[in-house]
Amino acid sequence: MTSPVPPSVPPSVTAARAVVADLVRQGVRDVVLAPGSRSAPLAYALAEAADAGRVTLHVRVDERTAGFLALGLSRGAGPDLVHAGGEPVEVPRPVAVVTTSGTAVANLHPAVLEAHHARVPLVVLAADRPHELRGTGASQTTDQVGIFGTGVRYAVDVPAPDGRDGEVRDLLGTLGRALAAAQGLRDGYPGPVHVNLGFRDPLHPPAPLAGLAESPAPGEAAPTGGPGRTIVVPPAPGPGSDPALPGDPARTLVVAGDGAGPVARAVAEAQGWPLLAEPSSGSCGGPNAVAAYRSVLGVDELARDVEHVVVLGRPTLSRPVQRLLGRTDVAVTVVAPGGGPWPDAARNAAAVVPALADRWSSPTGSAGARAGADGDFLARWQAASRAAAGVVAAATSDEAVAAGLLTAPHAALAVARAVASVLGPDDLLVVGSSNPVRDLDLVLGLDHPQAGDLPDVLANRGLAGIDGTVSTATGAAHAAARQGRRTRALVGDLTFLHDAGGLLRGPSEPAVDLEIVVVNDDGGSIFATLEHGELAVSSAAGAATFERVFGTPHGATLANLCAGYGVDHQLVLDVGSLRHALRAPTRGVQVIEVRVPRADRLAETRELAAQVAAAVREVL
Ligand SMILES: Cc1ncc(C[n+]2csc(CCOP(=O)(O)OP(=O)(O)O)c2C)c(N)n1
Ligand SMILES: [Mg+2]
Repeated sequence: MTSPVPPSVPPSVTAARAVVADLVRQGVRDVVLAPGSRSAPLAYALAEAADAGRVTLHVRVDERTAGFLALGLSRGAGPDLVHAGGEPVEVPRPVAVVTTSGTAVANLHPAVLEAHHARVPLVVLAADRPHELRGTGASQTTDQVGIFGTGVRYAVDVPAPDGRDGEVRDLLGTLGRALAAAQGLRDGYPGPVHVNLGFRDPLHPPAPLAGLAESPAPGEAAPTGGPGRTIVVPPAPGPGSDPALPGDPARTLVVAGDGAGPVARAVAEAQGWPLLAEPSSGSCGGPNAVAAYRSVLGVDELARDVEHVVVLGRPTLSRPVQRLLGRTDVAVTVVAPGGGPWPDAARNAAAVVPALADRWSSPTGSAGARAGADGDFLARWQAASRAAAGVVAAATSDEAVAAGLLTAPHAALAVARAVASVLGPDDLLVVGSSNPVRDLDLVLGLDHPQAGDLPDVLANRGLAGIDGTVSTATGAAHAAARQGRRTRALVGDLTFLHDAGGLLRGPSEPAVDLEIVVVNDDGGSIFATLEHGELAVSSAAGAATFERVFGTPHGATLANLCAGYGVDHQLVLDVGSLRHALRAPTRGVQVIEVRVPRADRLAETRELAAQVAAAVREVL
């Protein structure tokens, strides 16, 4: 018997460790980190360095705050003495700030501009997706290269490390130039620098996470064979194009991502195709909608029959959907109206079409006639959906959470369900990124037998930031109120705190009615459900690291915070009270805080997924 090969350290982790060690070597004493997933390699490396006393780490949830904290640390530190051969020279001490990708980076801009004009050496280390995922519609991915414009002394985009010989040396060479520029070593003109660091999965050290089955991050299911070149169909000159869809139309799924619109459901129903619809797709519900589809997709006996997927809108919520879209035995048709890049994070699209002709959403059209060919396919998915809905409904029923939200398993899901259940078709629900939108994805529709009864759901899925959500909801509430519609928001605690400033309204400013349900689990629960969650349950030390750089508990008293802004606050402890509060009329901005546990999120998520899969297998 051969002994098992020890898991190797991923290139992302090796590179991040080298970066942190080099920062320390070059005199950086303080690093400010804002939590995120793409920046995980740097978070792990910083936690290691901080534990060893090599650097002082400051974790802040809000990147705008993190940027200014770094600026202040640099200004307050006074100069460093550099021995450059002869007399020691005084140079300003650089401080680094680390963020994840997307709007997180843009939140640093005010501090970068201040540092630019005040000549403060600020080293921005911004994590980014690897090049192959940029411009593909992958979640939290924008053009970060050059984002700070002329506000930085030096900007560099470092490709994701892949283990090439010499890449760490090259990376440190680049970092050395960045630090020299930040400190103004060559030109006496210190200031901010931007080192953009691509990171490719895996993003965590192998131990103690070695036991975890590797699952690709969204959009990173690498196709092995692939469909060859994607066929991009230009819009037809006349009204409505009518592309022939590849794949077997009978074994087609419709994936409706953010902004897909009602056409996705219309096509699915007209063609007899199962529908996997994200909450903000505008096409949720109906007889073909598959409940808890992200767990249902894990049932191989069902998923393997799929030969064709039609994608409308931009799907970003779940890995199982991205894996489906990356399958080389599945033909993917992306329907992408208008200009701009089409979504294909899995780089597997067979065809990109500007629109589907009307006949695809009309049951009487010729395409419709073909559709019923494999009614068995749809029936299997519908049976699976009923089984899945039964499991999720039971797990989040009033009986299951009778003991109160603070203690119940699946408490956050029960909250999302309670919120969804009281809303009708004239209501608007603004939902925050992270778990609230994913929880809603599992429960939306459970208590609405008719698709037409569902509320409108709005989410900032363009870059899936946790920033600005209170303000987005406030703006949406103003606009919806003009149409006589009522608005509620469902957000996580970190999302709420990130934009607490959005609660501020001067006395002469237009008022609005808005109810904000804050699911307060004292931190970011989503990270527990990603690979990093393994760390939390691996050992006491692992749990401490997880809490510090991913979980980020804050202990903030939301009641006092709301009181400070003159905003109504109510703490509810059970689902009945939550429903009651939601049904009462809203006056001004009102916060309903629901406290839920975070510790068991990984186990609960896995268990529910396993229960759904088991129930689905039983009915196949
Ligand atoms: C501006 C911004 N910064 C960082 C992130 C990375 N991020 C994604 S989810 C998350 C935690 C959110 O926590 P919370 O709002 O409490 O929701 P929970 O995960 O607990 O459901 C963070 C920090 C992001 N998406 N956007
Ligand atoms: Mg939270």
